[in-house]
Amino acid sequence: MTTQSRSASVTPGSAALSPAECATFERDGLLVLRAWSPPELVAAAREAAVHQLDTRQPPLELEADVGYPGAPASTSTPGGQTVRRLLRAHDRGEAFRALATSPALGQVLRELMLPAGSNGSVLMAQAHHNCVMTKMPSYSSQTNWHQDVRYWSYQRPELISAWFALGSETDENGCLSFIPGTHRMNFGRDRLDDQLFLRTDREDNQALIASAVAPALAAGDLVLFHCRLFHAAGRNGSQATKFSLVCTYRAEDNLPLPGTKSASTQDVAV
Ligand SMILES: O=C(O)CCC(=O)C(=O)O
Repeated sequence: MTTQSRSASVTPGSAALSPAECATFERDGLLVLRAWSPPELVAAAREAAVHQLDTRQPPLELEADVGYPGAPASTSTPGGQTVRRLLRAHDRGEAFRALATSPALGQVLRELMLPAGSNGSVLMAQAHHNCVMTKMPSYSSQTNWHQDVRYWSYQRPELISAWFALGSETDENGCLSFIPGTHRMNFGRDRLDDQLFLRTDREDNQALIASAVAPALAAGDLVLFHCRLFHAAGRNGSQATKFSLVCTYRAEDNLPLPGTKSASTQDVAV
Protein backbone atom coordinates (compact mmCIF):
# COMPACT_ATOMS: atom_id res chain seq x y z
CA MET A 1 0.00 0.00 0.00
CA THR A 2 1.33 3.47 -0.86
CA THR A 3 1.16 5.97 1.97
CA GLN A 4 0.15 9.45 0.84
CA SER A 5 1.82 12.22 2.80
CA ARG A 6 -0.25 15.21 3.73
CA SER A 7 2.31 17.61 2.23
CA ALA A 8 2.05 15.88 -1.14
CA SER A 9 -1.65 16.73 -1.24
CA VAL A 10 -1.04 20.49 -0.93
CA THR A 11 -1.70 22.14 -4.29
CA PRO A 12 0.10 25.43 -5.06
CA GLY A 13 -2.43 28.26 -5.16
CA SER A 14 -4.99 26.49 -2.96
CA ALA A 15 -5.15 26.81 0.83
CA ALA A 16 -2.84 24.37 2.60
CA LEU A 17 -4.71 24.62 5.89
CA SER A 18 -8.42 24.56 6.59
CA PRO A 19 -10.00 27.53 8.42
CA ALA A 20 -10.41 25.23 11.44
CA GLU A 21 -6.69 24.42 11.45
CA CYS A 22 -5.78 28.12 11.23
CA ALA A 23 -8.18 28.87 14.10
CA THR A 24 -6.66 26.06 16.19
CA PHE A 25 -3.20 27.48 15.75
CA GLU A 26 -4.40 30.99 16.58
CA ARG A 27 -6.14 29.76 19.76
CA ASP A 28 -3.69 27.13 21.01
CA GLY A 29 -0.39 28.24 19.48
CA LEU A 30 -0.04 24.64 18.36
CA LEU A 31 -1.05 22.53 15.39
CA VAL A 32 -0.36 18.84 14.76
CA LEU A 33 -0.35 17.85 11.09
CA ARG A 34 -0.56 14.08 10.92
CA ALA A 35 1.32 12.17 8.17
CA TRP A 36 2.76 15.43 6.89
CA SER A 37 6.18 14.28 5.70
CA PRO A 38 6.72 11.92 2.76
CA PRO A 39 7.73 8.53 4.25
CA GLU A 40 10.77 8.17 1.98
CA LEU A 41 12.12 11.54 3.14
CA VAL A 42 11.54 10.65 6.79
CA ALA A 43 13.43 7.39 6.26
CA ALA A 44 16.32 9.19 4.53
CA ALA A 45 16.52 11.86 7.23
CA ARG A 46 16.43 9.27 9.98
CA GLU A 47 19.13 7.18 8.32
CA ALA A 48 21.35 10.26 7.94
CA ALA A 49 20.74 11.24 11.56
CA VAL A 50 21.58 7.76 12.86
CA HIS A 51 24.80 7.74 10.83
CA GLN A 52 25.82 11.25 11.87
CA LEU A 53 25.16 10.45 15.52
CA ASP A 54 27.09 7.15 15.33
CA THR A 55 30.05 8.92 13.74
CA ARG A 56 29.65 12.01 15.97
CA GLN A 57 29.71 14.48 13.08
CA PRO A 58 30.13 18.03 14.42
CA PRO A 59 28.77 20.48 15.33
CA LEU A 60 27.15 18.73 18.30
CA GLU A 61 25.47 19.89 21.48
CA LEU A 62 25.97 17.56 24.45
CA GLU A 63 23.52 16.96 27.28
CA ALA A 64 26.29 18.06 29.66
CA ASP A 65 26.52 21.40 27.81
CA VAL A 66 22.99 22.41 28.81
CA GLY A 67 23.03 20.90 32.30
CA TYR A 68 19.28 20.34 32.50
CA PRO A 69 17.85 17.98 35.17
CA GLY A 70 19.18 14.47 34.59
CA ALA A 71 22.09 15.58 32.41
CA PRO A 72 25.60 14.34 33.24
CA ALA A 73 27.35 16.82 35.55
CA SER A 74 30.21 17.41 33.10
CA THR A 75 31.59 16.17 29.80
CA SER A 76 34.12 14.01 31.66
CA THR A 77 31.71 12.10 33.93
CA PRO A 78 29.99 8.84 32.80
CA GLY A 79 27.61 9.70 29.94
CA GLY A 80 29.22 13.12 29.62
CA GLN A 81 29.63 12.74 25.86
CA THR A 82 25.92 12.00 25.31
CA VAL A 83 24.73 14.02 22.29
CA ARG A 84 21.60 16.13 22.70
CA ARG A 85 21.44 17.75 19.27
CA LEU A 86 23.09 17.53 15.85
CA LEU A 87 23.45 21.24 15.16
CA ARG A 88 23.08 23.06 11.83
CA ALA A 89 20.68 20.55 10.31
CA HIS A 90 20.27 22.64 7.16
CA ASP A 91 23.91 21.95 6.24
CA ARG A 92 23.75 18.25 7.13
CA GLY A 93 22.16 16.81 4.03
CA GLU A 94 19.50 16.97 1.38
CA ALA A 95 16.86 15.02 3.31
CA PHE A 96 16.90 17.56 6.15
CA ARG A 97 16.76 20.50 3.72
CA ALA A 98 13.94 18.88 1.75
CA LEU A 99 11.81 18.51 4.88
CA ALA A 100 12.70 21.91 6.34
CA THR A 101 12.28 24.03 3.22
CA SER A 102 9.55 22.27 1.24
CA PRO A 103 7.22 24.50 -0.80
CA ALA A 104 4.26 22.90 1.00
CA LEU A 105 5.63 23.88 4.40
CA GLY A 106 6.35 27.38 3.10
CA GLN A 107 2.71 27.66 2.05
CA VAL A 108 1.46 26.58 5.49
CA LEU A 109 3.80 28.99 7.27
CA ARG A 110 2.78 31.91 5.07
CA GLU A 111 -0.86 31.18 5.88
CA LEU A 112 -0.08 31.20 9.61
CA MET A 113 2.39 34.09 9.74
CA LEU A 114 1.52 36.61 7.05
CA PRO A 115 -1.58 38.77 6.58
CA ALA A 116 -4.08 37.37 4.04
CA GLY A 117 -3.14 38.39 0.50
CA SER A 118 0.46 39.21 1.42
CA ASN A 119 3.20 38.48 -1.11
CA GLY A 120 5.82 38.32 1.61
CA SER A 121 8.00 35.34 2.23
CA VAL A 122 9.04 33.23 5.16
CA LEU A 123 12.63 32.40 6.12
CA MET A 124 14.13 29.49 7.99
CA ALA A 125 16.30 30.85 10.81
CA GLN A 126 19.78 29.38 10.85
CA ALA A 127 20.76 30.57 14.34
CA HIS A 128 18.04 28.84 16.38
CA HIS A 129 16.95 25.21 16.52
CA ASN A 130 18.06 24.15 13.01
CA CYS A 131 18.98 20.81 14.54
CA VAL A 132 18.15 17.17 14.94
CA MET A 133 17.25 16.37 18.55
CA THR A 134 18.77 13.03 19.53
CA LYS A 135 17.14 12.11 22.80
CA MET A 136 19.08 9.08 23.94
CA PRO A 137 17.90 6.33 26.30
CA SER A 138 20.70 6.89 28.83
CA TYR A 139 21.68 10.24 30.25
CA SER A 140 19.06 12.30 28.40
CA SER A 141 17.73 15.26 30.34
CA GLN A 142 14.38 16.77 31.18
CA THR A 143 13.59 20.12 29.59
CA ASN A 144 11.45 22.22 31.91
CA TRP A 145 8.61 24.56 30.88
CA HIS A 146 9.94 27.35 28.69
CA GLN A 147 9.24 29.67 25.79
CA ASP A 148 11.77 29.29 22.96
CA VAL A 149 11.82 33.02 22.29
CA ARG A 150 13.30 33.78 25.73
CA TYR A 151 16.83 33.90 24.33
CA TRP A 152 15.97 34.98 20.79
CA SER A 153 16.07 38.58 19.52
CA TYR A 154 13.69 39.68 16.76
CA GLN A 155 11.60 42.77 16.15
CA ARG A 156 8.47 40.77 17.03
CA PRO A 157 8.16 37.55 19.11
CA GLU A 158 6.27 35.89 16.28
CA LEU A 159 8.25 32.92 15.04
CA ILE A 160 6.98 29.40 14.45
CA SER A 161 8.91 26.21 15.06
CA ALA A 162 8.38 22.99 13.15
CA TRP A 163 9.00 19.67 14.90
CA PHE A 164 9.28 16.81 12.40
CA ALA A 165 8.94 13.40 14.07
CA LEU A 166 11.41 10.96 12.50
CA GLY A 167 10.07 8.10 14.64
CA SER A 168 7.39 7.62 17.25
CA GLU A 169 7.29 10.07 20.15
CA THR A 170 5.44 9.24 23.35
CA ASP A 171 5.54 10.00 27.06
CA GLU A 172 7.86 7.05 27.44
CA ASN A 173 10.61 8.39 25.16
CA GLY A 174 10.25 12.05 26.16
CA CYS A 175 7.80 13.62 23.74
CA LEU A 176 6.99 17.32 23.96
CA SER A 177 4.18 18.67 26.17
CA PHE A 178 2.57 22.04 25.49
CA ILE A 179 0.37 24.44 27.46
CA PRO A 180 -2.17 25.58 24.86
CA GLY A 181 -2.90 29.29 24.69
CA THR A 182 0.16 30.45 26.65
CA HIS A 183 1.54 32.15 23.53
CA ARG A 184 -1.19 34.80 24.03
CA MET A 185 -0.62 35.35 27.76
CA ASN A 186 1.73 37.72 29.54
CA PHE A 187 3.95 36.36 32.28
CA GLY A 188 5.49 38.61 34.90
CA ARG A 189 9.14 38.01 35.67
CA ASP A 190 8.15 36.63 39.11
CA ARG A 191 6.48 33.63 37.47
CA LEU A 192 9.79 32.53 35.95
CA ASP A 193 13.00 31.28 37.55
CA ASP A 194 16.54 32.56 36.96
CA GLN A 195 16.82 30.70 33.64
CA LEU A 196 13.34 31.85 32.58
CA PHE A 197 11.70 28.46 33.13
CA LEU A 198 8.15 28.51 34.50
CA ARG A 199 8.31 28.21 38.30
CA THR A 200 6.51 25.05 39.40
CA ASP A 201 6.22 26.13 43.05
CA ARG A 202 3.49 28.70 42.24
CA GLU A 203 -0.20 27.77 42.26
CA ASP A 204 -1.02 29.93 39.23
CA ASN A 205 1.64 28.15 37.19
CA GLN A 206 0.54 24.74 38.51
CA ALA A 207 -3.01 25.43 37.32
CA LEU A 208 -1.70 26.19 33.85
CA ILE A 209 0.54 23.13 33.77
CA ALA A 210 -2.49 20.98 34.65
CA SER A 211 -3.95 21.95 31.25
CA ALA A 212 -0.92 20.70 29.30
CA VAL A 213 -1.27 18.31 26.38
CA ALA A 214 1.33 15.81 25.17
CA PRO A 215 0.36 14.65 21.69
CA ALA A 216 1.91 11.29 20.81
CA LEU A 217 3.52 11.44 17.38
CA ALA A 218 4.22 8.90 14.66
CA ALA A 219 7.05 9.13 12.15
CA GLY A 220 6.03 11.71 9.56
CA ASP A 221 3.86 13.81 11.88
CA LEU A 222 4.66 17.51 12.09
CA VAL A 223 4.00 19.83 15.04
CA LEU A 224 3.97 23.59 14.48
CA PHE A 225 4.19 25.73 17.60
CA HIS A 226 4.47 29.41 18.41
CA CYS A 227 7.76 30.66 19.89
CA ARG A 228 5.91 32.04 22.97
CA LEU A 229 4.14 28.76 23.71
CA PHE A 230 5.32 27.12 26.92
CA HIS A 231 6.49 23.58 26.33
CA ALA A 232 8.56 20.92 28.09
CA ALA A 233 9.82 17.38 27.56
CA GLY A 234 10.79 14.44 29.73
CA ARG A 235 13.72 12.05 29.62
CA ASN A 236 13.84 9.10 27.27
CA GLY A 237 12.89 6.01 29.27
CA SER A 238 12.76 3.68 26.27
CA GLN A 239 15.56 1.58 24.77
CA ALA A 240 15.92 3.58 21.53
CA THR A 241 17.10 7.06 20.60
CA LYS A 242 14.34 9.49 19.63
CA PHE A 243 15.15 11.59 16.54
CA SER A 244 13.31 14.80 15.61
CA LEU A 245 14.21 17.51 13.11
CA VAL A 246 13.48 20.96 14.59
CA CYS A 247 13.48 24.22 12.62
CA THR A 248 12.28 27.78 13.20
CA TYR A 249 10.78 30.28 10.79
CA ARG A 250 10.14 34.02 10.68
CA ALA A 251 8.40 36.40 8.33
CA GLU A 252 10.97 38.20 6.16
CA ASP A 253 9.99 41.57 7.66
CA ASN A 254 10.50 40.31 11.23
CA LEU A 255 14.20 41.11 11.37
CA PRO A 256 16.72 39.82 13.90
CA LEU A 257 18.09 42.60 16.10
CA PRO A 258 21.57 43.74 14.97
CA GLY A 259 24.48 42.38 16.97
CA THR A 260 22.54 39.45 18.47
CA LYS A 261 22.96 35.70 17.93
CA SER A 262 19.69 35.79 15.96
CA ALA A 263 21.39 38.08 13.41
CA SER A 264 24.61 36.06 13.23
CA THR A 265 23.70 33.90 10.23
CA GLN A 266 22.06 34.26 6.84
CA ASP A 267 18.50 32.91 6.94
CA VAL A 268 17.14 30.76 4.11
CA ALA A 269 13.99 31.42 2.07
CA VAL A 270 11.30 28.72 2.19
O1 LIG B 1 13.15 17.47 23.64
C1 LIG B 1 13.38 18.24 24.56
O2 LIG B 1 13.98 17.92 25.56
C2 LIG B 1 12.85 19.66 24.47
C3 LIG B 1 13.42 20.44 23.36
C4 LIG B 1 12.94 21.85 23.42
O3 LIG B 1 11.91 22.16 23.94
C5 LIG B 1 13.74 22.89 22.86
O4 LIG B 1 14.87 22.63 22.39
O5 LIG B 1 13.29 24.05 22.88
